[in-house]
Amino acid sequence: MASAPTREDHFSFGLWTVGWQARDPFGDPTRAPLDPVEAVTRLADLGAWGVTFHDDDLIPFGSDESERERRIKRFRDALDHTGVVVPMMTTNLFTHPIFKDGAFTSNDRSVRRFALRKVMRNLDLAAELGASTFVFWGGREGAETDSAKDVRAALDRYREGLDLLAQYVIDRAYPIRFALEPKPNEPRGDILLPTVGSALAFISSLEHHEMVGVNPEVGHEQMAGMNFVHSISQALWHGKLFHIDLNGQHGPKYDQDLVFGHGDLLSAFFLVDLLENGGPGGVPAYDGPRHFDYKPLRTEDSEGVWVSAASNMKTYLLLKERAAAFRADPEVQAALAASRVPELAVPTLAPGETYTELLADRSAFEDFDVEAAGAHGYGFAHLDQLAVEHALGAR
Ligand code: GLT
Ligand code: MN
Ligand code: MN
Repeated sequence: MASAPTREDHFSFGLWTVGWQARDPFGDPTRAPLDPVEAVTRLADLGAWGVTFHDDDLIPFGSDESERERRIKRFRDALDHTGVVVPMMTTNLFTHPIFKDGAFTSNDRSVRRFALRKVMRNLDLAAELGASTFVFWGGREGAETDSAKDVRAALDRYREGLDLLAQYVIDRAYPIRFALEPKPNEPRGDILLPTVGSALAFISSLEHHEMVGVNPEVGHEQMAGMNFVHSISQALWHGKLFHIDLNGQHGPKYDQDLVFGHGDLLSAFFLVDLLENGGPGGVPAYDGPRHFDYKPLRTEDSEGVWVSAASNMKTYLLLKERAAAFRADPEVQAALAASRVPELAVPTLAPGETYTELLADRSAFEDFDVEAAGAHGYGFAHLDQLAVEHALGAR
């Protein structure tokens, strides 16, 4: 049985997650609004370490300056009182009708200018609250029709916006990095930067690319049919995993935002194994927040919200325990060796060897026993069964 979550686990939640009133395209809210102060208090009681939010989660769009200050102060008091931190902040650039054709990439230039101002104001607040990551989820940056959006011009404007905001952070000396969150569709028919791979390619074109990484979400990548463990591995490989949104999803359909592990459980097991044991020598491969971006089911009442919040952390810790047992099992280690998993870390050429020596090596080609190499099995089925048995707690 996994232990209860503590602050050292670095679990964080968005205010919009536990605070979701369960309004969907077909139905009215099923829950009352949640006071951000109560959210902070309840999350702290459950063992969470951090809370994240969009400007509009805390300060309703259009609030005047004094109302804004009042709400920030109440929130700060709750943080001080509980010790909960704000590791990440973001901007709502998708709810208000002005963003219906996007924010940084709206065809309407005045909307783009407004969006940049909205973010700059939030960057000041993020710095004030000590947030070190600023997320950009471009849910409205996209289109439904190919005639209405010049995608290359939209990418120019996306880059222009992020370059400007990065410059702002640098000039103000804020210790903040940006994390772009990919999603293939919903709410737009097609969203720009639909997958981790597209976001990574785009980031390399930015002026201050070194301060921009990704915030991949389990469900978003799986909506696009991608293998989340592969996407995270590649983000890590590029040194770009700045933040992560953990949740659950059952394959390519609408964005389910289920509790972590309540979708593809085996993928969740391998994800936790990668994050916790995937570094050199088995140390964690990622040291950032374990951030849950889920929606409590619409069927749940307010108490059910807290049950589901706790479930995210409990499932993560159980999988962490199971992954540790998997790594420690001598049978697993033998199976990994039999499957030649460690051999992939050995460079294909020997130290100092070039293609000249490779060409001269008859054992590599002319005398190579292709029949034998094609005939031997890799034992992957046995290895994977061991993983399944560990995930199930059967070992
Ligand atoms: C929105 C979206 C999430 C993003 C949030 C950050 S907002 O709820 O569905 O995936 O992470 O803007
Ligand atoms: Mn998300
Ligand atoms: Mn989602």
